[in-house]
Amino acid sequence: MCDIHQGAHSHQTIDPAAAEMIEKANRENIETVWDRYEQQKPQCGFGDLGLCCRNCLQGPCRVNPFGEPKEGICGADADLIVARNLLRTIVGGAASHVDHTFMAVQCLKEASEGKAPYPLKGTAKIKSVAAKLGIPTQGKTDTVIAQEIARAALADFGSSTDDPMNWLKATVSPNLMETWGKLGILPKNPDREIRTAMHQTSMGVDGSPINLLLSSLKMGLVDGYAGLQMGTDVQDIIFGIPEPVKSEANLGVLSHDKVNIVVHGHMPEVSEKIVEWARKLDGEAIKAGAAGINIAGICCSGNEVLMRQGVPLAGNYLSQELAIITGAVELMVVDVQCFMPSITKVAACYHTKVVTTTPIGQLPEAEYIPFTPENADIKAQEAVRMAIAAYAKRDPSRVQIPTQKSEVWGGFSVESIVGALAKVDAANPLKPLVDNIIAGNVLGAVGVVGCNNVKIVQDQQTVEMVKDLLANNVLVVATGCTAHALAKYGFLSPAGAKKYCGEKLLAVLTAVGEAAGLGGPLPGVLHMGSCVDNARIGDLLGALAGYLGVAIKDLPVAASAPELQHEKAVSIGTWAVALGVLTHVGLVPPVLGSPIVTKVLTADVEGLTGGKFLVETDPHLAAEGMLNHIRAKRKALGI
Ligand code: NFS
Ligand code: SF4
Repeated sequence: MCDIHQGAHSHQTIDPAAAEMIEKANRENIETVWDRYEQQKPQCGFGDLGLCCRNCLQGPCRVNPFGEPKEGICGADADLIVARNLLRTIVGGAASHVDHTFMAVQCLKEASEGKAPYPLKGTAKIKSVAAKLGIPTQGKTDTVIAQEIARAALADFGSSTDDPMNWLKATVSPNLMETWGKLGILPKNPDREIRTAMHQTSMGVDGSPINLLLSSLKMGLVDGYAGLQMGTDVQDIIFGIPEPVKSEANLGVLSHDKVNIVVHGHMPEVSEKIVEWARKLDGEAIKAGAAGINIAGICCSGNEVLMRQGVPLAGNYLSQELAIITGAVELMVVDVQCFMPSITKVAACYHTKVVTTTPIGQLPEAEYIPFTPENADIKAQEAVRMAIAAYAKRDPSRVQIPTQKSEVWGGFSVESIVGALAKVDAANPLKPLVDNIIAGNVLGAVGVVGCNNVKIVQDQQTVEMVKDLLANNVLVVATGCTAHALAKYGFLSPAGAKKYCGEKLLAVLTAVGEAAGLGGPLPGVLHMGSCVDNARIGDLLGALAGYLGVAIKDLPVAASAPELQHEKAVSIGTWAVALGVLTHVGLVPPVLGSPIVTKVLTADVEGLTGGKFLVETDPHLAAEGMLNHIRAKRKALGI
């Protein structure tokens, strides 16, 4: 592996730290994601259009958009094949989030029963979640209420009725229940919906592209409420509701003289424990000759521990190999999702240890330390001690840590945003924000979310698009790897607000920031967390719509995944469209092979939910499209 090398390629990233590490990889003959992308070219045109089917063993079948054959062996045409493939993609995304959430719920159950070493830190969230679920709290301890919340969550997974999921019913407004009810897309037991969708898309079942698209919307809701919402609620109960916290972002956060541990993946049950024990075992690292232990995060694990622990961000999805290529990482701990199978191969070129922690997330060359909620303390110590032992094997002659790092503020939960606004108007916290939206000082808001994708110059679309939005006084909230991207260029800091925001938006951010005691503006881009935390954006939209007495689809807002990569980004985007939000994607998803699917997703669905997809690969045109949408929504509201 260390000697396969395809040479340097330009146009990979706008991040100088990443570029420096790509150069180092080339010098050291280490293959990266960009090299493997080159080897895959040209990628299959049928697949790109969504026109290949492997759903039965008579295939693979491919249909030709420009001629023959027009059907697969069973008679499935382009529209059907594309619609089936899309639903399976969304099932993949929803299943990832729902499984993540299920593990968090198990952790809550065991923690609340005193069987797992996680003190429940989100006491306010226990109250608010119990209230929305209708769980009586009077005379009960937090622990008892938390047990009941865990049972309520598990009841959604155990339900065998045709009633919609309780967690969804407890979260959304009556108008959404009505819209989704009429469309017949209210999800029942999420596991059952996932099973049914796999069945529906198998050979010889559903032949209706429209019916499959409705199931896609339903699967978006499965993700939205059994993945994102339940996950965020439960994680806040266990680990605490995030509060604004200052840290740093980019590869420059790695340390020359400390043991570097990188947490990567998604599950705070794992990353929080690694952080806790890294802090507790700092003395052992010092005894081993290091200056202590430094923790940094990649992908959504990074977002989770930034928000609650102030741990710095090392980099987003495309930077995961590059962190190891610094030669300074002793240990990378992964759990589930978004870690490339290549990381153990890159690690083998250095002294870096990779630890896997879950039964479903194994890498053959890694050390497997099976984490469970009960044994988390013991396993976290084992992993941290492995990092300390590896420090002695670091080869200083191969260490090169880029100097780049930027100030970042994380932890803008809805609760903390409302808390900051309450400093302006304690009785009516949403009023200052809404008044400024009505006055046009805040033109609207856009949630910029999602991944990096090797097909797109790393961070470029995100940064260019967000510059245009902020300059036009649009408030931006960010999650996932997009939040990392924006963090690296200073967008998530007060200085970034001054640099990038239009005058009117800056004035609002300054007023709120100063009232909240930050001594300056809030960042122009508010970091709302990991991808599961997109539920926070849904909560904020719900609160704003409720305050104004309108539906979410009427708000001057949009969503964007400029550099989407994972199936999860597609399922989150579908949830946003179901909510009634215009949702931009910066890369053409594999649906163009079907005229029907393309038209429904980018036009007709608006008549059903109020939302639709906007496909635009140019960041400036994407910003313009969202700005036009925001202006039209303002006009319709008469503001
Ligand atoms: Ni979201 Fe998080 Fe990143 Fe994309 Fe992957 S880490 S769940 S999927 S790549 S943003
Ligand atoms: Fe071909 Fe139909 Fe089988 Fe798909 S389900 S592989 S189109 S025969």
